[in-house]
Amino acid sequence: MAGTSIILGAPIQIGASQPGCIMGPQSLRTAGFVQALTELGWKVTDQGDLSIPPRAPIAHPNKAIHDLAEASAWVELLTERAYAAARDSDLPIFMGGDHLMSAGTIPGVSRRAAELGRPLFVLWLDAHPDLHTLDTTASGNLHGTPMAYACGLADFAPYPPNAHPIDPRNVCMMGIRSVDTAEAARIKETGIEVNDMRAIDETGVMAPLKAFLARVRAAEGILHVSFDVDFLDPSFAPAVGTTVPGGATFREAHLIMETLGDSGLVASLDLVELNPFLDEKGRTAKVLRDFTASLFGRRVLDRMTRSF
Ligand code: HAR
Ligand code: MN
Ligand code: MN
Ligand code: MN
Repeated sequence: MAGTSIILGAPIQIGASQPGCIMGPQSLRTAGFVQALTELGWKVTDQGDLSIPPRAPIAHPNKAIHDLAEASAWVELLTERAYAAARDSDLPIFMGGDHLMSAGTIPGVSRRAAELGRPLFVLWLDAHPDLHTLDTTASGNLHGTPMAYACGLADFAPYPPNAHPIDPRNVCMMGIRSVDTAEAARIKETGIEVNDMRAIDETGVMAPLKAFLARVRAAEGILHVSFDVDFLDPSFAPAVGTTVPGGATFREAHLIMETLGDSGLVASLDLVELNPFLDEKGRTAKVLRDFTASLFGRRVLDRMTRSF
């Protein structure tokens, strides 16, 4: 399955409540991220880390919001660069940085999907749905908003208008276990498929995953995977500022990543919310490296590839 992959670092931490995610891309590189994929036969081009120039502050009626001008600049830059990375490689990886990053990467890859005349699907692996708008976020932490922007659910000015909003019916969320009231209402309105941890406890990860991949395949869709570290149980992935107990186990996440790799449907990947300041001897960075390698084809044993 090997092909080409552009790696783009987005050291964003202004969307989160505490600093540290700025070191995310460097921690992944230190863990041997590029080598792990190269060993699998992939041609990897690490384009390094993006940066934005300093900006004058922008005020918003919601006084809780902070760093809005920087957030807007990141969204604009990432939309363009994610589009180009999807155009120029088979499976680009966007290394965060907090989850605000996806407010740029999803519209960027969505633009590429539109160019190819194919629908974009998003698998969202996260403890949180990140469905706040600028008006409903109580924390003011903009990493809680990217999915609402990606789906075009509200006016996000001063962000650039989202020219390629995704259809919420093409989103599948897994691992959800922390939902605010406004987000719950939005899940109801939009019909976004949410597999919370209770659903996963009841059915396992394979039933909803297989059903979703079958839908992507039937629609000849392009699949983007957005992987938030807090999807995982904090017992083995502690390096995240918003730990929520009761997350995906190592085995559940590993099975998801191998199945995604077998499917051949994934066209882009976000790795977000890694906060190396909170890590234990690089443990979480190594977990992300290995899960990514599983998605990129690393297998314990050769076996017949199954298509889902
Ligand atoms: N919903 C909460 C808020 O808006 C927590 C959001 C936390 N988001 C992330 N990414 N860590 O999923 O403040
Ligand atoms: Mn592509
Ligand atoms: Mn998130
Ligand atoms: Mn989260």
